Amino acid sequence: MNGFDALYAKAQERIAVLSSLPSTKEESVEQMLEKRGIERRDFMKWAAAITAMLALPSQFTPLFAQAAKLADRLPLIWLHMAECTGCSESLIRSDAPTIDSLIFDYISLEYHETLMAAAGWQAEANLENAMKTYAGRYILLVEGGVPTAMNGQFLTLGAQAKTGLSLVQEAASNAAAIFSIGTCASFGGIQAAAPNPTGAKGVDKVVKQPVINVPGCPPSAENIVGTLMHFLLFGTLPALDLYSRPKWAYGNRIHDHCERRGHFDAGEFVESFGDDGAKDGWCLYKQGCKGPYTFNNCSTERFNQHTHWPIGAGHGCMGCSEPNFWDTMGPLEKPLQSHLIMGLNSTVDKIGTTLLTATVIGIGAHAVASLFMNSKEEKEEKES
Ligand code: FSX
Ligand code: SF4
Ligand code: F3S
Repeated sequence: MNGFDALYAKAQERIAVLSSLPSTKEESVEQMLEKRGIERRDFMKWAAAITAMLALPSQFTPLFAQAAKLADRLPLIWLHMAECTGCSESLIRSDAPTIDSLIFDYISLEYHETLMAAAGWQAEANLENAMKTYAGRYILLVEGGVPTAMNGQFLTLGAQAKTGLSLVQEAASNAAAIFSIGTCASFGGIQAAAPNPTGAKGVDKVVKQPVINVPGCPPSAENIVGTLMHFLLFGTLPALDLYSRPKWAYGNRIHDHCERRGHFDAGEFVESFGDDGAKDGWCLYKQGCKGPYTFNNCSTERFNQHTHWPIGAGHGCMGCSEPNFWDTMGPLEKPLQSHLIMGLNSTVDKIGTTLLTATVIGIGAHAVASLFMNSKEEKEEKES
């Protein structure tokens, strides 16, 4: 059996298992989408887009459609730690509900502090009930960094004043899979920035179980839903990079597929926000864009129903899906003065003169040279 056949068989088996579980919804996905004016054709297009995004052959499209129809068999518990709730907002905010957000609704969401109707003791009872009823079967999604200083006392929840730290550890112990949603849950995020008074950490630093990181401040709805869909269909973890990020989403640099890359290669840089280069969509490297050091798929998937993203809006990438970006990628609107590239701690000026380093970060020689000219005029003079 080749790799394709084995994966296909695994997905079919998984669908059979999910189908044998009782439904938790009164209506089917088709009925739910139809009520909201979404046609079957759009649903199939969505399944095709998920398949392509996960870098799988198109034969998997009908399987993803089937899996989405069984999404209510996947119990999900979403915990909030120290964060801004932007990750939830990224998923649910849009002028009209997207198929992504509708499928997320359709999943058996057992506990989510910002979305559920229950409050107070009833909410706590729901959580305890879900952890007991679905032990070993639920997916745990955590949003936010976990404060660990003073034994976790910087974050306490509910009438029992449990610490966030103990709650995450308790919920992780019986989860089928754990996803850290956002940079805070993945790496600590802004509350872990120096001097990190609360001792905030990523979830994988406080639990023993394996964790998939879906970073970004916030991550796109596509990266959240794609990670869930992958688990729904295969029941296993996707291929991960060194920081436990799914490779299908975080395998390439922002810089590799950036729409301004042609200007970078041509040495055409925005010299100050609002100048002619900015109006013409030139490269934002000199305005502090960290796209060359950042692994994420924003340049191809974008946000807000694939319409826009930070660089498209005219600001450089801040490196928000990288560990400790608040400490390592600043100042946000200036190029890095020093960056560790393959063990070489190079200053920007050295990058301009070191072919090796330039090759490592993929900067063309003429683009590098142009980085060190002070103005467009100077550049034109040199070219002439
Ligand atoms: Fe962190 Fe999520 Fe940034 Fe906010 O809550 S990743 S601060 S966008 O939203 O955790
Ligand atoms: Fe795009 Fe930034 Fe790379 Fe320029 S430096 S091409 S703006 S990612
Ligand atoms: Fe973040 Fe950069 Fe994407 S700032 S949202 S990784 S473009």
